Amino acid sequence: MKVAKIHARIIYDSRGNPTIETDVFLENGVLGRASVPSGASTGINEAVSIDASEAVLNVNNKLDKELTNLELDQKELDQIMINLDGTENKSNLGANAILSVSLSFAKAAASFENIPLYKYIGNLAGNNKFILPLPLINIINGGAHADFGTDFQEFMIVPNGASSFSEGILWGTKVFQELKTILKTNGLSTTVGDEGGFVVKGGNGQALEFIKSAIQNSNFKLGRDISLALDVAASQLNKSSEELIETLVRYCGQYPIISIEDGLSETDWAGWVKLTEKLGNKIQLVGDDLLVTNIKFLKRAISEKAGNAILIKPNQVGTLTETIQTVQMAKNAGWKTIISHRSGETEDTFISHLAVGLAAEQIKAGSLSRTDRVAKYNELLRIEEEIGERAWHT
Ligand code: 2PG
Ligand code: MG
Repeated sequence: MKVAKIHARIIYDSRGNPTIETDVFLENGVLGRASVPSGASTGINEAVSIDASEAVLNVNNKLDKELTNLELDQKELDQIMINLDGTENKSNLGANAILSVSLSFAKAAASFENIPLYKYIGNLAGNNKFILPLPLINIINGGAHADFGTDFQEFMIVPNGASSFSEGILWGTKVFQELKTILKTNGLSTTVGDEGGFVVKGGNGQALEFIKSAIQNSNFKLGRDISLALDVAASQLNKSSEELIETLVRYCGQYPIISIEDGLSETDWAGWVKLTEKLGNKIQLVGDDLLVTNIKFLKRAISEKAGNAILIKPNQVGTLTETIQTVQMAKNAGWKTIISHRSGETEDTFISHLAVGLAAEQIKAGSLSRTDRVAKYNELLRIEEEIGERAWHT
């Protein structure tokens, strides 16, 4: 495939911040268009997103010149950009600039080959078993994603007893709406945070109790139909390792929690090993800030047994090729993978295709309100229609 033209522009994300959107045109006029999200609770080792206007200039003045009129596949394109950037963290051209080109090229290439994007991604990864992911639906937002509320960042429901993706989403909407009723009845605000979940005054235990009631009032069996998941985002908290481990072990005894993300801080490797010894045989322990979608940190975590699952955010590493490599390393080690949005999102549904194409088995795309969040689930409903309800994570 030959790239004929690359053009980037500023668009605005779900928080009203500027971000980059890029158009890649192939020789025959085929267009691929992608945009890049941004985080609020970013890990210290993430690839660096630069100012959006600078990123746009880098694409329009540098990458366009370097990449047009070359016969390229995805791997070659990504490698050229990595080399041109020349830094370990993509701070020169900007991870946002590089990723926007990488993802729009993928979309253009899929159109060129006349196949769905998830299939194109599957081909890159050598995967032809497409699976709809189990959604981790974030219905209470706190931490860096809200102005008040819980200090834990995300309280998620997981419809693991549903028989299909579409049924799981339907169940999720029922619990989300019931939760709203409960909050109202208790005289509490039903305002939502950055990821479309409610922001709840009170402690983390109170939030878990509200969700438990919402599940039970909607006539679902807690733990059998719908389980719970947390993103503590502990790098943002001022709590000791011991205190966090004690709290998490206690919550796991009280509630059917099946997954805990960033239960400890990104610098607390020793704590992660301890937490994994304590909970790792029954609970999914997900590294987000700790691993930043990067094989360098994942390799260490696998060998030290720090966690047993990884969150996958393409903009933490900066190219599609590297994102796929990270997923492959995780899978080879028997680790679970969860494809994830960022708290500042756009209407782009790339991650829905990424989850199916890589058979990642889980996705985290926020709540069941706000179009920037629901768009990802809606795209998965369309994919479900194509590949069938039975291609479900179980
Ligand atoms: C996280 C993400 C997404 P942010 O911590 O997992 O929910 O948040 O994009 O702000 O890093
Ligand atoms: Mg996180």
